[in-house]
Amino acid sequence: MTAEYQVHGAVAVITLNNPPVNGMGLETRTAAVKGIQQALADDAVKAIVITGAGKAFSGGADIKEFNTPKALAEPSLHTFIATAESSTKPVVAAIHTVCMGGGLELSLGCHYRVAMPGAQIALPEVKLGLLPGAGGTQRLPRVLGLEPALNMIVSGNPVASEKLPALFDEIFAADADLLTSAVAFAEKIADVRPLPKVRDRKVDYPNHEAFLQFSRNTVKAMAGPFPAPLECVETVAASVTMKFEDGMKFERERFLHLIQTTESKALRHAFFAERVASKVPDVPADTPVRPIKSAAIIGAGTMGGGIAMNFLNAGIPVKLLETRQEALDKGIATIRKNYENTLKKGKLTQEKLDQRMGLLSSTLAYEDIGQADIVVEAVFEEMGVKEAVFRKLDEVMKPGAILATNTSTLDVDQIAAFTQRPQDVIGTHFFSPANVMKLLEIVRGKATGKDVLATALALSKKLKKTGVVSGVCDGFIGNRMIEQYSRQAGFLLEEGALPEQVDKAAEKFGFAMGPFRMGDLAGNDIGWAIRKRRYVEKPEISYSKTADLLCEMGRYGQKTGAGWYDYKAGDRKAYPNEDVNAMIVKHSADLGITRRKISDEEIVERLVYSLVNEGALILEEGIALRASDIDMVYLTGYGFPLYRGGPMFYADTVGLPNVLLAINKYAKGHQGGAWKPAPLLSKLAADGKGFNG
Ligand code: T1G
Repeated sequence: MTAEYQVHGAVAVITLNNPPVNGMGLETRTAAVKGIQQALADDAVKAIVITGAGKAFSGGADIKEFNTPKALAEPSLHTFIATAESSTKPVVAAIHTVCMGGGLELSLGCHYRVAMPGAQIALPEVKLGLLPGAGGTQRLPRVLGLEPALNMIVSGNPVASEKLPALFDEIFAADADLLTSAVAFAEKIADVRPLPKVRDRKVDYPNHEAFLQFSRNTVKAMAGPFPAPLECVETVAASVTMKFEDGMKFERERFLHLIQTTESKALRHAFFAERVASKVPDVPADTPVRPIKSAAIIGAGTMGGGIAMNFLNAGIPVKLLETRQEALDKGIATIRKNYENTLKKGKLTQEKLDQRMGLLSSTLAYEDIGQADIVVEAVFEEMGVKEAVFRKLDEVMKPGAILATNTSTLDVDQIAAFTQRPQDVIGTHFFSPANVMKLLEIVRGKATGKDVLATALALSKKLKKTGVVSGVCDGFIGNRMIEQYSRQAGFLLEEGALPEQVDKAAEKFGFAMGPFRMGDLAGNDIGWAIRKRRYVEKPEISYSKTADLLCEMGRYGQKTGAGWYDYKAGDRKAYPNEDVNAMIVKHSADLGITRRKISDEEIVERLVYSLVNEGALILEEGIALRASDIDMVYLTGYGFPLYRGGPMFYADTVGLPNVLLAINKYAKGHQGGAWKPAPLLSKLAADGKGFNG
């Protein structure tokens, strides 16, 4: 949590040391400023080098400090940078691996910058709903020029150091030793005066107003609900239109505005939520994982094929098993077609396509897959079928192979019990389309081994998925919550809304797709099958019959060309259908309900708070480890708007007492039995707390 100080000959070296990425927290800033002051006071020191220990120069300001007093406590990041820039002895930033955000801004305040090739250079603040708030918007344009700087700041994407020669006074050879080379460089320039300061440069861009106006229009179009991208444009513009100090003031003012926005808090919440999701309290981070060098997939249907692609994309060979040759052929052809579509879009090279397809083999015989390190079954969602598969897998798979089920609702403990090795069984619930959706629900059975869970978490990273651990319950985290959301959607139809109004309200809130368009996409018959099971297993749970009536009309959704809406070939647009709306209105009459006008606000509250309330129960029962895991499930698997941070985060921003008030109101309405407040929600509301602490 500090910075180390050493003197090499006539050069003082200050090494930032705040693992894991040298986030510049208060302790680190304090130690580094002390180091500069120590170097200035030492006559034997002619120059100063600042570098970073471990795997980064610096990943930027310490995001964990934001919205706490430490973030602005002196020496602030501004003070640290000003101390370097105003130093009477040259300060050299020696950069390697990662130099981002405040780390890059620190280097821009130094008189010189030297780097190893391959270092990731970025001002990624926009991805956190912020802008570079320590001079980056004013200094980077002065070094790179207006356009390249604006592109880096608005995109937030990293650029390799060797691609930014204008930023560095020297880029060393890949086999050079950074410290030795940086000290030698510092000795070389130790007596050069005046000290070069980025702030003294001018941004030269003829007709900059036209370029900036074009940038404003472009960014406004793509930023959606996020305010930060446009603020980035306006503050970078100040590097041309204002004097340096005025530009810095303007940047500060806009930064302090953004850091208070809900959008930024939501993005920062999601940043940490994604990372903390892979932490399981009773599974130490150093738990040994089993090597996954090959995979077998049972079932070459939509899910099986998509799952197979994830492994192929990660360079893991896959053996695809089916019961019939034509199913196998169809599955393989679909995988190839998917890759060819990606190739046509220019997002895949022919070489990569061939390499991936080269890793794919297939078989009709279970005996052929016994040596795979992991097998994922993606067969029909029926316990009898799962039982047959797992009994067979138990026979043929080598000891230590991981047996994973892609079930979306069935009991993983029951499936594990079909084998003699329940400790090797785990749920890996992929979301359709499995090769696209980032979410992977990792379902931990009672008997699942800790190393198996650790392996699945590591594998999710390798497959570029967001792995979220769930306990065993009906629907795990995502589907269990979406069930309550769907119930409310159905009840709203009975009370007076129509599909189009509900979907529009949900999409205005920010959902990628409202419940009825989502049903038409996923297939209304899937929900129908689940409800039929529920009517038997849990008769006490009521549902609107409208979705069943719709299926009885044969309207399963896009796959039948008609569902809640009509669809035209080649047109993704959903067209309201009179017969469906008539069925809904008639159904209200059959129930003796006088339809009423329902506000969009009520629609959104009932859809979102039904998720929140069920999420609170899931938390209470320990099915989810933390509220932010539930948020990750909804942000990466269910199209919940990122700028609202996920259902639990959103409830915190609304205030849990307000959520509880609304729930108690709906509990008095039609089908009010669905609104039993979760005890955890009531308790947190009473204690004035939130789900996310
Ligand atoms: N502050 C605090 N913690 C950070 C951090 C940061 N800036 N960056 C990463 N971490 C933690 C992360 O939570 C995780 O913690 C661990 O480090 C490893 O991260 C004023 C306002 C640097 C490319 O936005 O992009 O400067 O889980 O798993 O894959 O203008 O982390 O181990 O407990 O991602 O090797 C701007 C964000 C800050 C960079 C490394 N900087 N970080 O990737 O490891 S705002 C950023 C990243 C700022 C100034 C503004 C990546 C990385 P844990 P990781 P990685």
